[in-house]
Amino acid sequence: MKTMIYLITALVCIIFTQFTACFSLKSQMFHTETETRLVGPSMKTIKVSSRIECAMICSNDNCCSSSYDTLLAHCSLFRECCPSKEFSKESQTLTMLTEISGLNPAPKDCSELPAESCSGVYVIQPENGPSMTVFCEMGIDNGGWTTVQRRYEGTVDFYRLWDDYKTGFGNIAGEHWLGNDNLHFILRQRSYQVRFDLEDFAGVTAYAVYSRMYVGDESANYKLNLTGYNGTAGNGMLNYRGLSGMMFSTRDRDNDKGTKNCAVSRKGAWWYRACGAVNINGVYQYSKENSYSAVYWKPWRDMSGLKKTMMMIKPKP
Ligand SMILES: [Ca+2]
Repeated sequence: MKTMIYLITALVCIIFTQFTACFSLKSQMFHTETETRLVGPSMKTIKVSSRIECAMICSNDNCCSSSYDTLLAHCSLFRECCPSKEFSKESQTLTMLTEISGLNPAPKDCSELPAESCSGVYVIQPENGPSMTVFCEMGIDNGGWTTVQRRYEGTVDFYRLWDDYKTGFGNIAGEHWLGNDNLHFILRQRSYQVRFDLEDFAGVTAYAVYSRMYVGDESANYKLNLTGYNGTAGNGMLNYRGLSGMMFSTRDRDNDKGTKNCAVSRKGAWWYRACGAVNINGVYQYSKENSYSAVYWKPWRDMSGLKKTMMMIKPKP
């Protein structure tokens, strides 16, 4: 994708024979995100005909990121390299990625990115594992977090089969599940902590960190090992008898301790026991009504639907 943008950009340069623009673009890589808009104070907003043109102007100006509104043909230029983003159907953002283009070998997880990197999509390659595209969260809790799960708008269906959870699904730049195989490949490298970030429909946030998390491979049904709670959301994963030691279950693979399949009754997929206090892969609902199949974290907001959830991992300090 990045190569594509570079080629298109180069082509645009040749057509317009803007040597200075081409010259500075040669060393530039851009990260593109569709359906997002940058928020905050922009340096200026001008009318241009494409996001590429918008990025070209950005690379010539004292600018680090740009956002293009396809409906209004507005190009907004930002001095900030990591401005805040929000969902917007008509907008696309292009962020300069000069700092990661030279990373070789690829980072083993997001904690190996340079500290000044922005949150976004990166390619990592765990030791003895395949390379994979992940979302790196660089703004929360000192950054360096590799995202396992992210939900915030309900556009991606999470009531899926074993193979979907095995390989991962959704849009890495948006709502997604990283994939249980990928999760295992990352976690087996060293000792990891896991962090859950939650937000309710009133915009209130809470978090839970577990100091150690491990997930086995597929032959172990991705069995979970978890210890060491700290946070504000309550110990949802280890309350009561807890979910440590549980295997992963999906609606077509019942590995839980209940007589029925929790993945079916909770309409999700998780390390269910019978069934447990956490269901962040449940059905996204646009209200905070209580429901057995809602996206919930019981000790914090009972079984009422949450607006945003995020699950991410980082090596232990
Ligand atoms: Ca069962």
